Amino acid sequence: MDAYERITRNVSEVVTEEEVRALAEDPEGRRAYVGYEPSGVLHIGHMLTANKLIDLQEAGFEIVVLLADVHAYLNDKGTFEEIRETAERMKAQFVAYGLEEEHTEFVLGSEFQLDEDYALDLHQLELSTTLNRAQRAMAEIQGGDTAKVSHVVYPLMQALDVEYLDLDLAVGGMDQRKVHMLHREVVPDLGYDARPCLHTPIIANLDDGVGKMSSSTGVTISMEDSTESIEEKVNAAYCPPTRDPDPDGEGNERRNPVLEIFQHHVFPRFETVVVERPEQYGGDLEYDDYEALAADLESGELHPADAKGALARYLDELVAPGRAVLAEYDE
Ligand code: IYR
Repeated sequence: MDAYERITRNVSEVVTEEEVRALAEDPEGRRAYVGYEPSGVLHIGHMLTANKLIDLQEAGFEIVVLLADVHAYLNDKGTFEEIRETAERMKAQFVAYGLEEEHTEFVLGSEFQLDEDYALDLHQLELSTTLNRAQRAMAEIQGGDTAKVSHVVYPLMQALDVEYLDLDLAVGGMDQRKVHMLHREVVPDLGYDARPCLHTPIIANLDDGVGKMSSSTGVTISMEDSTESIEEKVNAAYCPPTRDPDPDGEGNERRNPVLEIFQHHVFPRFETVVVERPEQYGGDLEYDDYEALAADLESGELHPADAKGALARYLDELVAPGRAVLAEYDE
C-alpha cells in the first residue's frame, strides 16, 4: 500500500485530493490532528478517527491529539475541572488503544486558546463571519436545543486551531466537515494557509443500522463495556445478509453496522480475521480483507451469527487495554 492509499483508505471525503497527494509525497514529520471534546469515555466513534491517526502514524506523520477542553466547556459538557479530569483519562485510553506516545502530542485547548494573539484573531473572525454561517457550521456538533453565543464562537476557534497547532492536515468525522470548510474559507483572510482535511464516515447504529452511532443515541460500544456486554450488543445488532440493504432503491435507510465495523475497526487493525466455526458447519474461515468477508456474507457462505461472534471477539480485543486503564482509575 503506498502512502496516499494508506492516508486515505476508508475515508468518506478528501479535501482536496491534490493537497493530500502533495503531503503523501513527503509525509515524514508532517503534523496531523484530531480534536476531541473530553466527555465520557472513549467509544467507537473516537476509535474510528484514532484508527485514521494510526494509519497516518504508520505513514510517517506526527500526531497531535487536541483535548478540546475549552470547546467542551462552550458546548456545555461540564465544569472546567470535570472536563480536565476527563481529558486526562481520555489521553490514557488513547495511548492504550494504540497511539504511540513517542509520536503523539496531547495538547489541551486551554494551553493556547486563551493567549492574546489567539483571542485577537478570534475576534477578527467574529467580526467577519455571519451568525448564520457559524450556526450552519455547528449544526451537527451543537449540544442542547437552544443555540447559545458559545455555539457560534466554537467553530471559529476550531478554524483557528489548525493554524495555532502548526498542522499540515485536519482529520475528523463527517460531522466536522462544515467546520473544516469554514476554516478553509476564513483563515486566508487572516493571512494563514487553509489546510487539507480528511473526513471519516459515521458508522450506523448497531441496533437498527440507521443514522449515526454515538454515545448519546442508539447502542454504542465503549471502553466501559465488559466482554459480555460487547457480546450482547453485537449479537443483538442489525445484520442483514447483504452489504446493501436497499438493493431495489426503495429508500430503506438502514445500513449494515456489523459490516461497517468490520471494515472500519477490525480490518485496519488486524492483518487476518478468523471467523471461528464448528467443524460440522464447515470449520474456521480466514479473511485477509474486508471485501472477501462482505462477499461471503452476501453469498450465504458466512452466516450473520458467525460474523457477529468474530466481531465481538475482535472488538473485545480492541477495547481491552482501554478497559484496563479505566479500571486502574477506579481503584
Ligand atoms: N468539534 C469537535 C471537537 C474539536 C475538534 C477540533 I479538529 C478542534 O480544533 C476543536 C474541537 C467535536 O465535535 O468533538
